[in-house]
Amino acid sequence: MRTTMSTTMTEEQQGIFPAVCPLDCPDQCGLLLHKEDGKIVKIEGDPEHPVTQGAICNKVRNMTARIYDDKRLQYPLKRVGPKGEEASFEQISWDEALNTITSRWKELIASEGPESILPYSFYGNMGRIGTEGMDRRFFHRMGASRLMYSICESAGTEGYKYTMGGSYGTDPEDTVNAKLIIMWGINAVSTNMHQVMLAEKARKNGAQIIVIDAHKNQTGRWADWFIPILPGTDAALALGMMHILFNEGMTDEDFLQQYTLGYEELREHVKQYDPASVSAITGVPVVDIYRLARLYGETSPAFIRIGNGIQHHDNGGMCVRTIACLPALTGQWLHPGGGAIKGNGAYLEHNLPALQRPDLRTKSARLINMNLLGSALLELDPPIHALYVYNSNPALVAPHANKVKAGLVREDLFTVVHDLFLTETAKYADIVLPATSSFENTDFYRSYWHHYVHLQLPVIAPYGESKANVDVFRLLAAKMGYEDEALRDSDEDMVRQALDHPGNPALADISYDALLETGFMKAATLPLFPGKLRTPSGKIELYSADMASKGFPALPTYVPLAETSDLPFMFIPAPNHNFLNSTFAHNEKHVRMEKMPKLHMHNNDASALGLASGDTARVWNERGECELVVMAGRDVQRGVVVSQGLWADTQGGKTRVNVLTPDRVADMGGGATFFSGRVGVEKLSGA
Ligand SMILES: Nc1nc2c(c(=O)[nH]1)N[C@H]1C(S)=C(S)[C@@H](COP(=O)(O)OP(=O)(O)OC[C@H]3O[C@@H](n4cnc5c(=O)[nH]c(N)nc54)[C@H](O)[C@@H]3O)O[C@H]1N2
Ligand SMILES: Nc1nc2c(c(=O)[nH]1)N[C@H]1C(S)=C(S)[C@@H](COP(=O)(O)OP(=O)(O)OC[C@H]3O[C@@H](n4cnc5c(=O)[nH]c(N)nc54)[C@H](O)[C@@H]3O)O[C@H]1N2
Ligand code: SF4
Ligand SMILES: [Mo]
Repeated sequence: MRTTMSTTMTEEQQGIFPAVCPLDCPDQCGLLLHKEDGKIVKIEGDPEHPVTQGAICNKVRNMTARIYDDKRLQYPLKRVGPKGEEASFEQISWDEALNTITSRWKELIASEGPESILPYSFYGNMGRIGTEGMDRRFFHRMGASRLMYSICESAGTEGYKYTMGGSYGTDPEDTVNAKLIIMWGINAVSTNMHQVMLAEKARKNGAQIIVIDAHKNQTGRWADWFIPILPGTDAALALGMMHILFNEGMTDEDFLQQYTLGYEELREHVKQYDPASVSAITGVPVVDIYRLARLYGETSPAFIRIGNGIQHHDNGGMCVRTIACLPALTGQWLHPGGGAIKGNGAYLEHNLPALQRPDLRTKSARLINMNLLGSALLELDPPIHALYVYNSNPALVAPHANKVKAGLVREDLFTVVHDLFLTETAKYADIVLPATSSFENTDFYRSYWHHYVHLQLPVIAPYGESKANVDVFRLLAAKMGYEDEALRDSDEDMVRQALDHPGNPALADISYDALLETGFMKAATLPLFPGKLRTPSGKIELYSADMASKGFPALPTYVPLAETSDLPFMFIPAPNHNFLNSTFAHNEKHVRMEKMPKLHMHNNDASALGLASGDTARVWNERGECELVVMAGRDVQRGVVVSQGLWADTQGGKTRVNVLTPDRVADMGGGATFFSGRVGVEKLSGA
């Protein structure tokens, strides 16, 4: 029997307890944790969750293997010996760890100033008080350098915002009504499985599913129609569709007139994107461009799921900005289930200032783009002298990994890593702190895809001596002598403060107390149309004066990728099915489920290099080299190679793909350009 949530769940030795998946995945599933003898023995989906409906992915079904992994950290550690792969560590007490950290920080603040300290974090656990609560308060109070959180979706989010005013899209629950679904640059079977389940329902009611991707992976294979496209050219395809929609009278003129700005300018502008020119850019045949545009123009509701794949490119922001214009042309926003989702985070926006307390910062500080961590550690002046990493594993996930490594290995850099495992980054730390898992913490969660807010209360006791992020920052604050009330707030206080947000009426009914009753709640649905968007004009901005003022073309435009190398292959190192970024890369069970790091390439490219499936290839460029097992076939076009997963160096091999990725920043949001790099490939050894 499922038990309702309570603050005493940790004391119960058995039962079935409600929970939420903490991982950085749009689905944010409701979970049920089965407990026996005080331990979680089974994780399953919560059938009562309206969106995720009891289905969860295999990686989280197997999450107990991670929570109780022998390698999980239990005690604070200090490094003895060199930084890096050869490092060894000794157990120390929390008191010694905290004293070492704070005495070093106090010295640095006195001699170099607080900006010499850099916090580095991301969303290894999506709980908001742990990722953007007490930590932010603490580093604001300290006056530390600020981190730009740009590694994931920032280019696309900024691009989408120019068109739509913020991360507002279709309610995914409505997408069962769609008659045409376009998965655009998203490997949804792996990365958004419940959007796939909803699309399956729509398909039973006659919907057609199109996937546009540079790689025919399992999502492409599931499609009714897979459209392969050359990487970085999607904006041109969208503009070619607009060209045909205007030319063939398939636009919704009433919608354009009432709800958009600049449609006459756009009509003129897209004349240059004729199907023949677009075909030459994208590699999509002219007949397919016509077929796609006509299907889109004739079908309602038509829904586009805009993935993160297209925005991890030099031109990613503009690409998303452009695709986001499509639904307006045929008025899809008025048809339930039509429209688009890039992200839906804005509907659930909580009270950021109340949670993060930027007012605790008394002096402004430099902002450091997390995609440039290597440069920040090696080149900034005045230098960074201390790094505090939590909720992230930059040695594996950040671009240009060899540069990051050169920064991390600096003898004069004082590094602290707080994590559940001795990650690649932790091996460079002076002090390593053990972190609790989300099921040991109190926090609230809000999806960036569906419209639900969840509360998590601790279900199991902390593992060993591990501590939650929030607790560590409270302790650090006390040792630093920071006496502010805000640095002593309880978990519950912080959840309450964050959810009390008069600025977002959609959260009006959602509070800590209400969530305690129900576990999860849907934000109120406030229709976008009719209404006023948060763009400068209040309308969908097909023409954006704001963009023009920032030096971008005001109208959606195809901007080719930067020409930075003449190596023969575009390299797309995407996520895999059984890891979540680098999470699970340290857990044997998940590594076994994923088997090995592969390199997908076209048959003809492989044979020209004397490579066959199963051979090991050396993949290289000016930044580094990697060894991957070749999978030759027809899943990618010639001139493109694709790998999946952020592997640690498995089986002693060189399998960290980020040694190859560029640390150029995208056109918008300081975004990452993981997929815009080029590589050479050569045979290393036979199968
Ligand atoms: N199983 C699993 N799920 C995850 C994650 C994970 O690591 N594993 N990570 C989570 C996170 S943090 C995120 S941000 C999301 C990311 O998940 P998605 O939004 O699916 O984005 P990616 O997987 O990065 O890329 C999606 C697809 O874009 C394709 N692609 C690359 N370049 C281009 C291009 O120029 N044009 C087109 N049309 N396609 C292109 C790739 O081949 C890939 O299939 O997934 C989340 N969910
Ligand atoms: N080549 C390539 N690189 C990529 C991507 C790609 O597609 N290709 N995707 C990029 C994207 S979209 C993203 S979002 C980033 C993700 O980058 P990260 O957010 O760094 O993702 P994870 O690898 O999941 O790392 C999270 C770390 O947080 C730890 N952790 C989990 N819970 C807690 C906690 O409660 N407290 C503390 N202190 N630690 C915790 C985990 O153990 C793990 O080591 O990677 C990026 N890197
Ligand atoms: S990783 Fe995604 S699909 Fe898997 S359980 Fe978590 S939220 Fe659900
Ligand atoms: Mo991400």
